[in-house]
Amino acid sequence: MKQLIIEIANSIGIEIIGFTNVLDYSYLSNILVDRADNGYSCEFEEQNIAKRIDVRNTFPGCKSIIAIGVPYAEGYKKPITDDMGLLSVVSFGKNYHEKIKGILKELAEKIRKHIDFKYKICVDTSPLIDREICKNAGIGNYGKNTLLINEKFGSFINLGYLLTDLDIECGSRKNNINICGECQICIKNCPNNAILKNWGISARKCVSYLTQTKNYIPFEHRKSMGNQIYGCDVCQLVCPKNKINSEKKQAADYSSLLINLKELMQISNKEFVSKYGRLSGGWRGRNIWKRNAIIAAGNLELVSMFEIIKNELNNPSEIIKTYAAWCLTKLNRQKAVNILNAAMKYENERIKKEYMKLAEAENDSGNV
Ligand code: B12
Repeated sequence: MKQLIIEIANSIGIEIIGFTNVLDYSYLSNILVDRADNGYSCEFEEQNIAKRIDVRNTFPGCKSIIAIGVPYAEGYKKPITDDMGLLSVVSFGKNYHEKIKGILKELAEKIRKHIDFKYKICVDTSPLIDREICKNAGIGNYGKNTLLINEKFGSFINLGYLLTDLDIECGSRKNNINICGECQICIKNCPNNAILKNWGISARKCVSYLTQTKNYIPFEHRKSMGNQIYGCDVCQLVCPKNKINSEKKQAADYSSLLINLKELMQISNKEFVSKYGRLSGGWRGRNIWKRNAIIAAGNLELVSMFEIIKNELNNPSEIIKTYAAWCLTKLNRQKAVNILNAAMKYENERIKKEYMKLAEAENDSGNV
């Protein structure tokens, strides 16, 4: 049966496929509990650990899992810019969730022509631990940046799988192997020192997280976000295991990943949805992109955006308002402090406190 499934998969262009019968992931309980206790987890992962550690909580009749990896970012090199925002390459083109779900559905329906079976499609948003399932299926091994790395394609692969009730004999759990050796390039290059020395990540320090969260971003993390509007690619771009990918001929024109910051600041909700809503990074919505654009303008020191950002002090959103205030202090500190001092008397206590913190900051990085 495995051979038949592999042949069907290859016939529809799936290059990375594997199988696993490992349904019980309770062996990860300690890692998940420690991660939460140490403050390394984040709101984008299922908080109920019981739901994460048994595949049958998601699909009760599950007997086997068919996992795939779908390569992206072929030949991609980070564009150099000093006045544009940047989306992570995972957000290039069609939303990868939709793309991979489509591929898995096609695969399942083609298998069904030969064997009747039940299945559930999972891509990213299930409570399950995608990388561990895919590791057990033989798709790849963990790198120190925590990404799953395929031997032939590297880590620029998105993961998805079918939970099925098929009786496929697939072999047992795969142990972790250190494929990185002594290499620490990702750890050293991570813009916000989010990668831990002992296999893991402090998720709420990761720039990808910072660009997505609705939580308050402390001053000291803002600089590391550079000009990122959604996601971050640094730990993958510097990884020697991705050399295979970067040496490939560039498969596409990636210029749509560059974002005009002035335009983003003025975009309406409707325009945002029609222009960016279908990208995988679009799910966070206009306000969070706008907040990131304000941080980017501050980090790039785009003095020409001072007036546009200043207008945002009148934005009804507290989030936008307070980041705009921070940005102004980066663009012209003295002018900004005068404006904030004058604006303070019209604001509520929370915002007033934030403005005062900025006005009193001792140095340009906003540290009090
Ligand atoms: C929450 C989440 C995030 C969080 C936290 C990331 C993280 N590393 O955990 C944030 C927002 C930061 C994030 C960022 C990104 N994410 Co994300 N994310 C997830 C999500 C929803 C859950 C991840 C999770 O459960 N982590 C918690 C634990 C289990 O992971 P862990 O602490 O690293 O522990 C493991 C390893 O450290 C390892 N380990 C432990 N000890 C040891 C010892 C040795 C010797 C070894 C080798 C390994 C090892 O085993 C542990 C258990 O699995 C998954 C989808 C899903 N449902 O699984 C996608 C997922 C992991 N993300 C993905 C992607 C693409 C990204 C980004 C690249 C997006 C971007 N361009 O910005 C970045 C990459 C940042 C990074 N370096 O991780 C892909 C990864 C694909 C791949 N090839 O690995 C996934 C699988 C989504 C998908 N289906 O494609 N993400």
